[in-house]
Amino acid sequence: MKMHEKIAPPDAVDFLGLDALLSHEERLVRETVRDFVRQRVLPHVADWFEQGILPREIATELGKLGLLGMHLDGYECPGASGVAYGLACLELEAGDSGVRSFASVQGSLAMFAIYRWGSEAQKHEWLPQMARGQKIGCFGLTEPDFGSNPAGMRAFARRDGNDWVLNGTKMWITNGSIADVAIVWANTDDGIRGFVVPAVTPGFSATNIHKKLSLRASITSELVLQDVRLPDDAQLPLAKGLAGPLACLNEARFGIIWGAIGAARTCYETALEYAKTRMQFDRPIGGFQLTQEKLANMLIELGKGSLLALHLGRMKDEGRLHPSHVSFGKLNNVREALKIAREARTILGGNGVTLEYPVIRHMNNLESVLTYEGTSEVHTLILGQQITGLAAFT
Ligand code: TGC
Ligand code: FAD
Repeated sequence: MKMHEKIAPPDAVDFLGLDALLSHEERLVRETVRDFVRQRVLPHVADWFEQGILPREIATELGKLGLLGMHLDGYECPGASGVAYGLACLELEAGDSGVRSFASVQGSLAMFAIYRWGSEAQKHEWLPQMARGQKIGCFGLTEPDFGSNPAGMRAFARRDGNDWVLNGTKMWITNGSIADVAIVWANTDDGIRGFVVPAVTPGFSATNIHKKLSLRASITSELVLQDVRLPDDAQLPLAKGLAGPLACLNEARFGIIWGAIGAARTCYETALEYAKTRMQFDRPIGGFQLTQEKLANMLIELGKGSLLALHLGRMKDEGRLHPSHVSFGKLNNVREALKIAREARTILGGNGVTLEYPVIRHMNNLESVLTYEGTSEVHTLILGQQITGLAAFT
């Protein structure tokens, strides 16, 4: 570049010009999902949040776009790259964390469990229908008394002849009451195993958890399994021990690294726009130094988090992503997204506490995202263990 040539000023949102690091196909995925969110989610999501619902049709609509199990290969799944899957999560969560959650649980937890640990018969039976969104899945790991420490789970599957008989309670299960199939993790005489449980099986029931103030555009349920009798082939044959469910969590946590950036981007964009137009003391509030400091800090964390997501995405596609890298990304990006959301809310003043603007909805949602898929404390301890070699969980 010659000295006299003018460098284009950076964009106020994609300040670091990260778009240039994406391939044509990746940008196409991003634009497709962004359009879907603009047309199908944004006009309604405040009402869904207020009513505590997520319309069932969203499942088939996401399926038509190839967003359910999108980074899985075969069985009608598109086999997209990790970066493309991440970009889709980012755009879905720019709409609402509940919509991204739906896709995460369906594709990265329920479908991935079958894809990674299931038999060919289980894959053929469930994956194509789930990819189309015609069948909905949920993932039951957490119990009322075992959240961060799933190793202690009490759900138990005992042998009875060739059958399994499953008893236990699972708590906080996304999609629970709308699921056609639940992936349930339970102890056995041989350690923790996974089971594919059709929701119509006698003894299986799901009750919704009400009065949530976060992730309201998402169904969260308690599952009760009372003498649920399953055939021998309901077990996921390849999953042995806690590594079974934890491998699925890596996939969903990876999506959250990106999704959190989507929620943060919406909050930043909303606050920036508001700051440029809201007048106080006869000038836009964006002209005050204190507001500019908030916006500049938001911009910096948004850029750093986006770079991190992309870097980890490329590492995933090169097969170099370790689970502790995922913890690094989930911990940082959700924590910073939540700070951005809280800061954005202050810029909106009184308007910041209503559903007329998306900020407090994202802020409240991110409280759940900070907790599920491993709390911020759990990810801190995973990083601590990785760098010191010393486990500090107990
Ligand atoms: P630990 O002894 O460390 O490990 C047991 C076995 O698992 C292996 N392992 C992993 N494998 C794959 N990926 C990982 N990330 C793994 N981490 C560990 C490990 O190598 C070992 O294998 P093996 O073959 O030797 O048996 O297990 P621990 O009991 O000490 O637990 C470690 C800890 C605390 C990190 C783990 O329990 C944990 O991550 N706890 C957090 C629980 C959690 O994240 N729950 C999420 C529930 S699902 C959810 O929240 C969905 S939200 C849905 C939405 O998006 O809407
Ligand atoms: P606890 O484990 O009781 O933790 C409480 C506090 O103690 C946290 O701050 C935690 O970090 C801290 N703590 C715990 N252990 C330690 C330690 N060793 N050192 C320091 N601090 C510690 N689960 C599923 O299986 N499937 C789902 O689909 C699902 N969806 C969810 C949807 C929503 C909206 C929510 C809120 C949760 C969902 N979960 C799901 C459950 C989620 O994974 C758990 O809530 C999470 O793992 C934390 O468990 P807990 O709530 O029991 O908290």
